Amino acid sequence: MDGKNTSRLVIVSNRLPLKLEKKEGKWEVTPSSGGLVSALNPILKNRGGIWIGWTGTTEHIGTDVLRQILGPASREAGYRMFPVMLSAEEVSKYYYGFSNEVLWPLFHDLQSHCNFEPEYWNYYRQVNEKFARAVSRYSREEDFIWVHDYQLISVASKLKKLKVKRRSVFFLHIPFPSLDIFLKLPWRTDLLKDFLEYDFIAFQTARDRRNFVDCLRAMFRGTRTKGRGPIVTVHCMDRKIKVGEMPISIDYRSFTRLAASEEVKDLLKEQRKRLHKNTVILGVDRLDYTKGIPERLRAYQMALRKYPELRENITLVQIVVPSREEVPAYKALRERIEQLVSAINGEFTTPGWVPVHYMHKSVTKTELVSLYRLADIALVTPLKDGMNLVAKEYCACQIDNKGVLILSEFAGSAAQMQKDAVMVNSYDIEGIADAIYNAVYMQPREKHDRMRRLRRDIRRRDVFWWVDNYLRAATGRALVDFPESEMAPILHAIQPQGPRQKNRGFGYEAAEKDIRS
Ligand code: GDG
Repeated sequence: MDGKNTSRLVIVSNRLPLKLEKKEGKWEVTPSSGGLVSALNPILKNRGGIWIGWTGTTEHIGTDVLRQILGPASREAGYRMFPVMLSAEEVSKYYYGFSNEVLWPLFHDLQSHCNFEPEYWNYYRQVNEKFARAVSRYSREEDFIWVHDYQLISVASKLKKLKVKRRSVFFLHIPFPSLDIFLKLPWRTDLLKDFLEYDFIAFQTARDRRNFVDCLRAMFRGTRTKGRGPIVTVHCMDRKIKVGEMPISIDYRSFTRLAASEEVKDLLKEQRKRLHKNTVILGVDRLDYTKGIPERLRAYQMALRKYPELRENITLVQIVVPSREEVPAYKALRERIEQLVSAINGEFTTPGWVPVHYMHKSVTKTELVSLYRLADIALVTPLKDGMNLVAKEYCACQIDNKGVLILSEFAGSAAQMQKDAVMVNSYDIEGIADAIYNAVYMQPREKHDRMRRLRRDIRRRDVFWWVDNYLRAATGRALVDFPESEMAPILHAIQPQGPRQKNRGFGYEAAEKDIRS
């Protein structure tokens, strides 16, 4: 690094990595869960940088209040956060509408869930332009802009429209569908052109990348690709961009450390006592129809019917984290899940044994890690998933190498984990039931060998590996070439209640102007 390099890492995502909620007239901040946040928090903490995103609320928040909220949150996070404010209508049509009723189901091969409402597309473009304006305001020309996920595909093309020069790259966290499915999108040509405005685009798996390139080839005559391996160069129309395959991962060491902590050990003892000596099967998912929760519950029910010896000996702990409850399909899904849980418990419960322990809430990270350690089997059976971090986190927490991972062929993580996980077709109810039975009776030696190999691979290819590879491919620079956290000295200087806690020099002046305008 030449020492003069001041280009910073600027993350742009739909949400800031926090949740704002008004409780009894006061704003409360909670760090948000979710794949992207879990992946990027450790990176920005170590390297500093900026995160631009929506605050998660449509209520107007005054400048002072916003400063009071984001200042401490930024200090605690170890990097700066700049807000994008959205109106209720924008959220309804850009986020719940185009992002979650069009792109999300279509890209997960579930076209029947799509609502191709024309005005959603206009709102999507408008809001993407709003994000582009925020990028223009809070970043400098030499900064490196890393845009995340399906809600913000059009940001680079909007930057171009606004004549704002930035190096911008994109990562798609969800799958990219095959040509036949993508062609159903009424705005397919414009959306593909928007993708092409980035300098580098990466997908989770080779299959997603291949699907994307197939779509370019089919829709734009003369598209050519050059190169082999995880990164190829695509010539399309007048653009030359790099396209990569980069499976996201987790902060492996932070999970193993927490799994081995005294705190988790105590919790584990407590949980073990309550569940007696049963084999514990764990499911952890956001409430989402792509996660295959009803199919999994039906498979569990079938396992109990088909293999009576499992009764009173196994327990399913299913956590469903509330999500997108405003979208009608998600409300219906919750009802379906709860009916199934109640049917299974009604059919099989005996005094002292409940077959499904169902939680519709999120748990703390410590509780989650303790459940990962507790679980003898993890059931990760999405109908389709970009990657699925739960599969990797579960393995990381199996510090005794005892657990078995049952994994869907349709999770992006299958590409990496299929050799040592027990693979299932998540639509095959009977197949999953048999996999549960086989996992319960798998020999300890086999479990140990499989889990050891899974963990070794995740340790080698953790989230730092992912970011480093991504940045090298996108910019030719490694993670260490980005400036050390500019906030580190400030963080060290902050005294718990001291006068330095007041927000100074974090660039909020710019944020304030934006909110006023
Ligand atoms: C998208 C893509 C891709 C879950 N429950 C709790 C909790 N979590 C955390 C997990 C994990 C994350 O949420 C879920 O990540 P996934 O990868 O499984 O799924 P999505 O949220 O759909 O993420 C996905 C990901 O982006 C990354 O690219 O893998 O395919 O859909 O980290 O630990 N965390 C806490 N309490 C809970 O109750 N604390």
